[in-house]
Amino acid sequence: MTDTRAVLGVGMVGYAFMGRVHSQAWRSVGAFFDLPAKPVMAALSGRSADRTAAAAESLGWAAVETDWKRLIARDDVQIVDICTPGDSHAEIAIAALEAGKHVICEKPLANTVTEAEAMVTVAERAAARGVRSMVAFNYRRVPAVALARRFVEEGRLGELRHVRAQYLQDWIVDPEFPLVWRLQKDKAGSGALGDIGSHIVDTAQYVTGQLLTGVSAITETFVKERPLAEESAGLSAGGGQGTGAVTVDDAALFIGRLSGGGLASFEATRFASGRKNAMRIEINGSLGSLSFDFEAMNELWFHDHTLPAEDSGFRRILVTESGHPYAGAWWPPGHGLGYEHTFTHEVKDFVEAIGAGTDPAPSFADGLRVQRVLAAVEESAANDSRWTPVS
Ligand code: SOE
Repeated sequence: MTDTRAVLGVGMVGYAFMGRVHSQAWRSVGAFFDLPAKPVMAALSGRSADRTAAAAESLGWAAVETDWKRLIARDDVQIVDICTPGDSHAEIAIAALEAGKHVICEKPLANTVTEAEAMVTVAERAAARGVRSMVAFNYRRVPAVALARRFVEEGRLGELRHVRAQYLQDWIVDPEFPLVWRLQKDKAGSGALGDIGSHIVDTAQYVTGQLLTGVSAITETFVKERPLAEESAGLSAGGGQGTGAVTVDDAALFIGRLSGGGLASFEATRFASGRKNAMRIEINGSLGSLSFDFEAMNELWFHDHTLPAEDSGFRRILVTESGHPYAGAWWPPGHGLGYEHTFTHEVKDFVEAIGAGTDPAPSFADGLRVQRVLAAVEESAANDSRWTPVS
């Protein structure tokens, strides 16, 4: 049967971890979801011709560019997928939107509020011309997290009193781990705060439907010098290994107040030895509580506080039923999904929004809201943890 749907050519910039998982999403989305248009993996852009060609071959991209400006100019590219470090998000997204290309951009939206504001201005102008944009906070597309949002919207938690969010990793506990770009402020904007703290800020604001209005924070860099990473070792004097300064936070802890009056606490660290990707959130309300841990991502724990104490307590919901968000597209109940499925859900929603002529969420404006919280956290931490309003 001929496929008469419009084709949406995708051009992706970057092919490291995010590029690989976004490639998996573009490869799989058409096989599991009925889409209004047919996404095609048209071109991959990277700086090294050889390595980008090899990545395109293994990841399934039809063509290669070594300059993202040429990728954006291609007639067979209608969507630009930005999977680069944060220091290039604004430049690439603004150019792509102004060229009339839909844009999905990895998180955090940018490295500064100023950049994020510029991206929002251009995105809103582009939306008026039917050009769509989205920031890739993928954890919103974990079925259990989307179900948590549904429970809050249905009022099953009542008045929200507490949000307790953590994002715990341990990949740089070893002081010999090299100075990769995520540990350099000029590339990443910040450390654990922007890379994984941005996820729990967005998840908290998404699930509660509320915004953080002010924060008090503390940050720390535990290991201040690290061996230069391979790609930069050659640049050091004499080409030797050498070391470089870590210019970002290793851990950020902050408390905040929600626009609905509730209290929130956040912990983002790369030094939680033994925790690999523990993105966790617990919400306590007057009628009930929810608890989620990404390391058990198919489970949502719910406590119904309206039940008699003898009958109540947290019960586990296995979020794999066809009536659960996204789950029905995949396997029978109990078979479970993984990290990569959240990206497939993300691009599915993005393509559906493009087809429907609506603005996908999270929008660049949602990304800016997160950026403002990150900036307030950094300002508070730099000023004796003083209370700092989120502008
Ligand atoms: C950090 O190591 C990281 O790759 C983040 O950048 C991703 O956003 C997160 O999903 C997994 O951990």
